[in-house]
Order: sequence, then C-alpha cells, then structure tokens
Amino acid sequence: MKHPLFTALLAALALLPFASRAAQPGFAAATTVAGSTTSAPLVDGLVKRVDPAAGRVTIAHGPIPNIGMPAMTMVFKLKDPSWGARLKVGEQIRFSADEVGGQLIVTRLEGSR
Ligand SMILES: [Cu+2]
Repeated sequence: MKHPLFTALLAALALLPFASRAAQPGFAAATTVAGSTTSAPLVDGLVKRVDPAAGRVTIAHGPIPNIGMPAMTMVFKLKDPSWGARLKVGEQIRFSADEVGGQLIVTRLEGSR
C-alpha cells in the first residue's frame, strides 16, 4: 500500500522514540501497560547491569526527550523494584524514564517477555 498518508504514518512511527510526549499522547495511551500512569515516550535501551536488591538497573539508552537526555549509559532506579528480577544483562528493552524528586526512575518497562 503506497497511500501517502500511510507513508507519513510510518515515518511518524519510526520517529516516535525521539518525539516529545506532547506530540504523541494517543500512541502513548495505546501502548501503556496496565498500572502505568506516565505518558513519557518509550525509548530503546540495553541492560548492562542489574541490581535487584537495590532496585536499580544500568541501561545504555537512546535519547530520552521528555527529560532532555542524550544517549548514554547510566543507572536508573526502578519504579517497581520487582522489575529487577525480570531484567537480564544484555537484554534489549523499551522503557520510559522520568525525573521524580531529583532521581531518574524507570517508570515503564516493556520487553519481549
Ligand atoms: Cu542518561
């Protein structure tokens, strides 16, 4: 299907990880997992280290537009510490992050589980 609107939609979806949260409220709502309250966009990440006891994970992440962060490797606190048990080093994830009380927190987590 080569409809121009369809092509534009595909382009928009491809850019989604880099779009601001304001630009894609509908899509964010459609992909929100149960219990999530954030509308922050999903970004790509690679799990480098997991510390389940501390509820922390080190992620090599792509740009996170909602907190104005470029791609880097850093430690995040998990909103739900039990997510630490689901994460494996080397795993590709899609996640949302937000700054809460001066801490950077993984607020949403999607994976191929
Ligand atoms: Cu970062």
